[in-house]
Amino acid sequence: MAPYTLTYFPVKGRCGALKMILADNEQQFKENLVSIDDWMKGDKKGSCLFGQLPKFEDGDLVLFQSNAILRHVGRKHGAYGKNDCEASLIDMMNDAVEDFRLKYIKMIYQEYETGKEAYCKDLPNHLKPFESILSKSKSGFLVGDQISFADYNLFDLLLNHKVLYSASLDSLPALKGYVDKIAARPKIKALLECENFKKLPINGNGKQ
Ligand code: 6SG
Repeated sequence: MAPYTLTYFPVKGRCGALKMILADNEQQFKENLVSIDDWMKGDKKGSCLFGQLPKFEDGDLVLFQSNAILRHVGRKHGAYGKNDCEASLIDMMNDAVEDFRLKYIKMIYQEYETGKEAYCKDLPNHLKPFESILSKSKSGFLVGDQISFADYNLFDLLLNHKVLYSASLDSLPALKGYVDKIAARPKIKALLECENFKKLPINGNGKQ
């Protein structure tokens, strides 16, 4: 029996990175897809701690909040650094990825038509700190010498940006190399090529 259960909408959304870290660690999970119609009925929302999905179950442990879920899986599968200092740096990186994700989500859900062009133009400024960190990284990862949950999170968001604007990484060689390197990890490559994953829209409103 799969140890984990993930309940979410049929989109990549806030679960792309989670699916990547699970795949890379060969972890099976049961997936409960909740359609928008079903969600709109309201009773599922009422059963969620903060009224939102994703929900992740690991045995009796029930977690909400996508970043808490990523941390839990990272902690269990060796993707949370090798000591407390690395873990704190990984937390810092993931918080920066979350800030970036919130900007992306705001543009996608609230100002796609009016704000996409300015957003794409400003993208190198958003991405500059990550480019600088990665250009100095010996391992090619955000922190330390191994991949962490923050890397899967940033990678997932950068893939979304390549769809948004194909030239988004053209002026950022370290980030471009980073994306290519993570995409070439065999289990990540297999996930990205898997029909079930590919067919999921990135966002819930059909914009990408
Ligand atoms: C949406 O925002 O798809 N969860 C979403 N929306 C439904 O009633 N901080 C936490 C976390 O990191 C944020 C959770 C996140 O886990 S994900 C949620 O539960 C709600 O609030 C992105 C996504 N959005 C679009 C969408 C289509 C169907 C359900 C969600 C639009 C919103 C509600 C119905 C139609 Fe919808």
